[in-house]
Amino acid sequence: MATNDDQQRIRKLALTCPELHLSTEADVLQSHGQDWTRFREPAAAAIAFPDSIRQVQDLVRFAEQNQLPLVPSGGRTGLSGGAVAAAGELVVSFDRMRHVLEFSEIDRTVVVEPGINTATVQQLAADKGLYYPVSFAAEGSSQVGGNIATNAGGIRVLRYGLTRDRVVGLKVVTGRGELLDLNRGLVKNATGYDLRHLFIASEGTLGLIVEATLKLVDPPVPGKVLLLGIDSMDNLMRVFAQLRSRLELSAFEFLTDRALHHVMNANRLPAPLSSVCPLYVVTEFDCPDEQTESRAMACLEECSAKGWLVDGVISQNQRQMKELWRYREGISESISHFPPYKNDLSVRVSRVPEFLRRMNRLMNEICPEFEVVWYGHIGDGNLHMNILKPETLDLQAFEARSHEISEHTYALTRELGGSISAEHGIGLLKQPWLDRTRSSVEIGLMKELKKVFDPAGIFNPGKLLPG
Ligand code: S2G
Ligand code: ZN
Repeated sequence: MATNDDQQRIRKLALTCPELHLSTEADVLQSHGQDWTRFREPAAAAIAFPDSIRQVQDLVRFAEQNQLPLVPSGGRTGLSGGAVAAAGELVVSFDRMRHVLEFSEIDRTVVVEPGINTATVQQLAADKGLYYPVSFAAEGSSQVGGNIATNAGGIRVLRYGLTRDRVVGLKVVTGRGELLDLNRGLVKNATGYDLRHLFIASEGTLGLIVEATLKLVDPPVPGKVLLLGIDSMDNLMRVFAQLRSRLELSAFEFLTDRALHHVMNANRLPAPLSSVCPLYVVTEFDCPDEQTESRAMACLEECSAKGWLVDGVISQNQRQMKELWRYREGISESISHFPPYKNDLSVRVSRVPEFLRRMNRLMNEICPEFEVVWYGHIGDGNLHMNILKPETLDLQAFEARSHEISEHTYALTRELGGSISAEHGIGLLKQPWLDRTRSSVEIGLMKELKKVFDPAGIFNPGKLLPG
């Protein structure tokens, strides 16, 4: 709840920067004070809606002089509480800064404001005969500014990399209200530290992203989707290696039988295969001609003959491609009502089978009472672990129990040289465990960097970095 002091500063801000459209309406405070996480109650003092870089600079200068903590907020689809204002902060929403500023055919770049939807950028690229390959289930709601702040991944990382690989220019407002115009869309620029990469994945703790220049790529060739049923992680990795050596894969996603159960249940989908398997794969590959399709079928027959593959289906048209993707893309939404306690883990791809085998053994030992749903991006070594809250447990008790489990999860992740957050970021929810995946020296240096860019400590306090 905002204190009197917070409210006084908000009133002063409203007088100093009236064009910010400050809102303290209860429904706006509720909607814009949180993201997709449900483990913290939003408690923002107010929501600001700047619509220009200068307004953001004025707001930051005011915040620095008045010690007003700021929480940047984009599409509010975050999964680690990075955009949650739980302690009377001022939320800076970029909903009004959502325009396309420039498209360059020869540079193959588009300059956008941070509040533009990810899907809108995808559509703009398609309209120009190009492709913006950052793609995930929340793309219709997420904003590019937030995607950059968390270095969003999605299902096409296997071929196109992460959001970081799309950003060729970035304008950022620092904690002193200065405007940095970083790299300006240049392909080559060897002039010292590439500061844009510090702000990408900084989760709004070093500066506010107020403009981005994004690199577009060639449109994909016609593709096909396979949905495969497989009986072990070792075999799944063998199929991955085979398909990747013979085909141009653009995605290779996995899900367990429990994930399939929930997505079928929630969407009343028919079983995709006649066989019931412990593991499933949804993978997409370039298939410009019949020879390629024959090569894919031959590869699947070989995998089946070797006992690596139980069953499979290939899309025959665009509609079926979308239908097969639904079994993967619909999982997150299908379990969100529980709600799930999420861990977004990554290990090197070579360690995925051992990691999942040991995690399953660990879960059976320490929390057999919980249902754990797994899915994710095998090609990136990124596994999404979702512990579903049982009805018998209230949210606080469930979170506390999940934290106990996380201690074991992170110990194993660390043992295998992995990361406790592959693409969702650290935010508020994972902040207590940052030292499981980053050394004390690294964390110390990150804190020094925070002092350089945000000397008054106004940007997203309590997020990412421990106090
Ligand atoms: C995914 C989306 C959010 C979730 O589906 O790849 O990153 O449910 C996730 O973990
Ligand atoms: Zn993911």
